[in-house]
Amino acid sequence: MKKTWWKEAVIYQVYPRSFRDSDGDGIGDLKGIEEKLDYLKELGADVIWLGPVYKSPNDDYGYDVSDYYQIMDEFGSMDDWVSLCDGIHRRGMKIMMDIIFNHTSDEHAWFRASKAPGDNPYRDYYYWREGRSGGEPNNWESFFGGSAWKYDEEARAYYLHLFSTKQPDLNWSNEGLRQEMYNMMRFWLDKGVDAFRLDAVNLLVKPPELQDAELLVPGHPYAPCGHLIVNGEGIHDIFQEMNSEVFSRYPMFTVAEMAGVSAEEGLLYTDSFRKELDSIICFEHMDVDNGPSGRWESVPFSLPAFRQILSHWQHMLQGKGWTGLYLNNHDQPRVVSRWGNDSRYRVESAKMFATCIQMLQGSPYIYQGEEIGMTNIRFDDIHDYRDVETLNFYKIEYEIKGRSHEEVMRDIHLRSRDNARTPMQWDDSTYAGFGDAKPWINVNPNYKEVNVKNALADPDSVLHYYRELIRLRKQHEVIVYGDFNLLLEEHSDIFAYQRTLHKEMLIVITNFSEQEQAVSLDAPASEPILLLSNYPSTDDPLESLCLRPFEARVYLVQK
Ligand code: ISL
Repeated sequence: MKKTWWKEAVIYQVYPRSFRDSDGDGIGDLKGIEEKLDYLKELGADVIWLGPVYKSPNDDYGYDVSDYYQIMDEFGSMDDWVSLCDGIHRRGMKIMMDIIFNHTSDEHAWFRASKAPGDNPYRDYYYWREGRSGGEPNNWESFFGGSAWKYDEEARAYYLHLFSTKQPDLNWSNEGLRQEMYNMMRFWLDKGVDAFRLDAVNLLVKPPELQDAELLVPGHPYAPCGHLIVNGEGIHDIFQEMNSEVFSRYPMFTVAEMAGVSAEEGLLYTDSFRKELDSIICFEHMDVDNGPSGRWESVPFSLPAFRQILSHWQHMLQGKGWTGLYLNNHDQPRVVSRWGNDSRYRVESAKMFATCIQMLQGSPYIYQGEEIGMTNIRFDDIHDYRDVETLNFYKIEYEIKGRSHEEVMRDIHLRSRDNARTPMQWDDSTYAGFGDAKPWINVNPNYKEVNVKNALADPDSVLHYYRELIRLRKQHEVIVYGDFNLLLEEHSDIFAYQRTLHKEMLIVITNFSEQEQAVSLDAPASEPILLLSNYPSTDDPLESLCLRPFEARVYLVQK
């Protein structure tokens, strides 16, 4: 396999609004991020992924861009961005920008211009359509609830928005739009950006007929349409063009965020011979506890299903493509609360998940706060939530469908994206050291215990464990490049695998349960060395191990 810097990199995701507020307005900002760069360097991060920082009216907190060439007022100025970028580079790290491709804000100049009737070059930048029998052009449901179409009086037509009403979808079959996007990417690359995360980028091609989707719930006015849109015909041509126009001209790295993509399709996007994208953030393993009606419905976590999905991705991409490894981000609830135990075994389960995911083949993504074991939030009042998807969900379920407040809040506590968006917990002072003013979203009340200051002082903390995990990655090439092989395929609670490179073999054993688990593995040819564990070590042999609740062990075997 070809070796590259980005295969060896650990990526740290910053959600700028919630990371650190330097100017006391309650909102995180670029200067705040710069203040914390030494912390990120000491953790071992190689790449800092900045969530969107462009000008935005913040309907979806920056994922609704009104100007790709300017910085959002609340976050600071372009000078602040340059200073942050320099600070990252000076410390030997790289910067990844989030590029929002599928839509702009409805306040973007293109969208405003696109409303004018007649011969207007911007009209075709978006999906403007006539209504059908007095209603929307088709029955598609927005990912954020309600119809995916909105009527605009000025334009006298409906526009498509797969996400919020303030995020009109762009039309990528328009050559002019594509060139605008390539120019915009070159602008940032010329300013020193090293990597892009491409947001929701497998949705760019819509079926030309925009046909109705099949109604899942009889009588419901709208139908989920994702399956008609993901991996649309011709999407690979777009990435090949983008690669030749932009990516191939810079020493850069790309990661594409793609929901609803199988490992087979993931390989098509990332196979290095196809010259499209370097790597992918897939969703299949994160969707494992989604119910039949989607991500707001939770079914019990199944380790066998989760393990099968990840193992299949490992085999599909091995030696050809590349994947991102993650269990947390700004769209997902915190994994310790979701599939672990965020009270009695908070520390153990946080360490176990990190071990399990980071020892697979791929680039590890660490989402802010994950490295100190931050947990979900439970606000009782819907007014304390900020996320547009959550607020829409509440409105539809409670006000329109008439479900009880308690029932809807139960779903929200489990799945709201705000679970991951509460302010970063730096210390035990007011507002957790996030800033001097009341933050835009409330701090998690457990900040007095769960914070960076405490974690730095405690050698057994989740934070020190993350540092060790990253240090090991830099010391043992097998962690980056080793081939993957699943072990104990039938075990109900243990995810175990080996990685092999030349004469080195890694054995990773993780217990996903709160019970002790007996495990027996074949004795390796030479004595295994215990590299890392989240419990005090015992000297039981691999042939008869007893793993404690959420225990993780990593062994190295030299052949
Ligand atoms: O179901 C989906 C598509 O089939 C979604 O999961 C979608 O791919 C995902 O929500 C995309 O997320 C990204 O784009 C959104 C933004 O709200 C998220 O924060 C961002 O990560 C719209 O820009």
